[in-house]
Amino acid sequence: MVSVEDRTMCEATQQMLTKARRDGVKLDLDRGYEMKPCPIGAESACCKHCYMGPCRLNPRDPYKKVGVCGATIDTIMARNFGRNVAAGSASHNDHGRHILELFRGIIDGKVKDFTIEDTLKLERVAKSLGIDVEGKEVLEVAKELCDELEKTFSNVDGEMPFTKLAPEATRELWRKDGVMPRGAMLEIMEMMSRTHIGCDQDYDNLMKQITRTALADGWGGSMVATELSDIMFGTPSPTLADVNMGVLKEDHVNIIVHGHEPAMFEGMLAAVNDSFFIEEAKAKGAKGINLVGMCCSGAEMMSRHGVPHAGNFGSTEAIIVTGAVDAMVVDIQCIKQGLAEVAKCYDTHLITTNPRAKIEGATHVEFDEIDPRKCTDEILSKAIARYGTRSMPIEIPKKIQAGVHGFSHEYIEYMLGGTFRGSYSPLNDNIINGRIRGVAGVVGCTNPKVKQDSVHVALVKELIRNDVLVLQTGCSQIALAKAGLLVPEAAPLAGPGLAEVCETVGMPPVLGLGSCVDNTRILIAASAMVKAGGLGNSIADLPVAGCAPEWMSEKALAIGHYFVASGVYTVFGVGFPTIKETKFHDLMFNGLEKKGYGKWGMASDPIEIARMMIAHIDKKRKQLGIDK
Ligand code: WCC
Ligand code: FE2
Repeated sequence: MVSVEDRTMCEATQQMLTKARRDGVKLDLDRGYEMKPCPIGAESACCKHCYMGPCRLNPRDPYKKVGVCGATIDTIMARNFGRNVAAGSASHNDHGRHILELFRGIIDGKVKDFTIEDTLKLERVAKSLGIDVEGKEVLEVAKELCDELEKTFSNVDGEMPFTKLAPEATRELWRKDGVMPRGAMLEIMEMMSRTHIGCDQDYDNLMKQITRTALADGWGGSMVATELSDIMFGTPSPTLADVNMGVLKEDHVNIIVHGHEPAMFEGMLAAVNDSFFIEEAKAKGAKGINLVGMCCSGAEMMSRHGVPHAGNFGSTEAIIVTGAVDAMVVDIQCIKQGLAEVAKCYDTHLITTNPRAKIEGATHVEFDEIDPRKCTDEILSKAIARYGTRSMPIEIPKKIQAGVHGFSHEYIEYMLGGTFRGSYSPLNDNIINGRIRGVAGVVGCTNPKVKQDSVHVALVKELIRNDVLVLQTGCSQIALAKAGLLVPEAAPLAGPGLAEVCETVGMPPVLGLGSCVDNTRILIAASAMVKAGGLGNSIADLPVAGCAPEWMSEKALAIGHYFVASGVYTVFGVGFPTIKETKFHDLMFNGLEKKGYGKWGMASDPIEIARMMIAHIDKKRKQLGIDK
């Protein structure tokens, strides 16, 4: 059997994988190693959009054959990719729309347990969309903003509201090419209909709808989720938080919340301090109740409130092996069905809370924003009862790492520009004078096809060593937090220029921005860099690059493509669902850049990825006339 050290570089996860094997419990990390993926599907050379097939083409000789309907390899790959992007964009838009509904519930007075926390941000966002806020009450502004943002989902023509925030040259390109997103529901519907058998069979034309569907994610549902979550729950600013499995406490009732929508987690945070439950827990012999996060809602709670974070996607099954998890509470997205089996083996409550995501074998306790305590109280009772009857031996890895999280785009502006001249100009100045070579977004999942966290960590280290400032979100941010890079003390690992900036400002060389929907903070930061001047007219002019080195989800493909469509060179690791020697691949990896967009890149070795990103940053510096 392959060694645990080859499966993950996270020592806590290694320890739990070893224990799981000893206990005879199979985890995703081993299932992933044993799975032999279909080589035809891996390169997107099969089509199952109708029942004349499924048709399988030969990835080694892609133009030799066509599907029964005559579909070429380019049509097949474009349709497959389009449906991936539609699913990813749908996930984020569904999330964003539910956040909008919660916001409307607060405005209407139906939701009483949540509030508008950041009224300054409410005003700022409303103004950025052209809403006149002068002399208006908070609720009035909120109502107008809510109505405006509803268009993100329901528009059937015009331009999606948040696209206003993009640089004018970038928006002009979208208009000229006919890819400006209208409403997310329309774009996703059109993507699905155009990929039906016998509809759009021109890969270049399909690419336009793919681009529009992806833009409807980044400048649509994801951005609505980020901005409204900040308005309702508070805009993050740097917060010290502990990360890794050592945040579990043997003598406490441990509850993990793992998922994506922050509302339920916020509800849990409010309920967990109720003295009634604390006394209940004590009556069962516990010292207290320990609430921690995982995955993206965990990243949001860590950024906003300093709630400890127990690990990323690759560790969600492994942590149950500790035996110390009294309840794992989940909502939507990236929740492995395998959790149910592992939870059963370790007598942990796996509790689903969202009507859109139930799991066979899990207990369903539905969360309702109008009456959050009904759900949270039941979860607390279940977890406390389980603590009282713990029978398993407990083994908690003693791994814990403090880091600074919560760098919202607003805070980056304030941190670099100071209170009075808050702007991105100082960042641009440091890029122009060469102290900072460029900016990279390193984001995305972990994937059991590769050693968990290893590509993230090696890539980020290489980037900062070369004076590239790294912005992070999602599971990647947690990987680097565990590796100890999200602290100002990591500055010496950076090249001399970046280290100097970090030491002057007192910031880490790696900035954690939050969850996957918070990738939109990177879009807004990039737009602000363009507007601050000196680095060109569009996002495509900036010396920036992005990467998801261990990606696995369709959401990652949607995110990758909205970055490409916004002008960013985006490199994916692990593999990519296209065949190299095809026209569609060439369009994605070369052609889009020639049209003024960013482009895709692919490599699996972290040093190679860093080299590609840095070469692109240097190319952009040269075009801007700021190379040394
Ligand atoms: Ni976003 Fe990837 Fe994590 Fe899920 S939470 S695993 S999509 S990076
Ligand atoms: Fe996520």
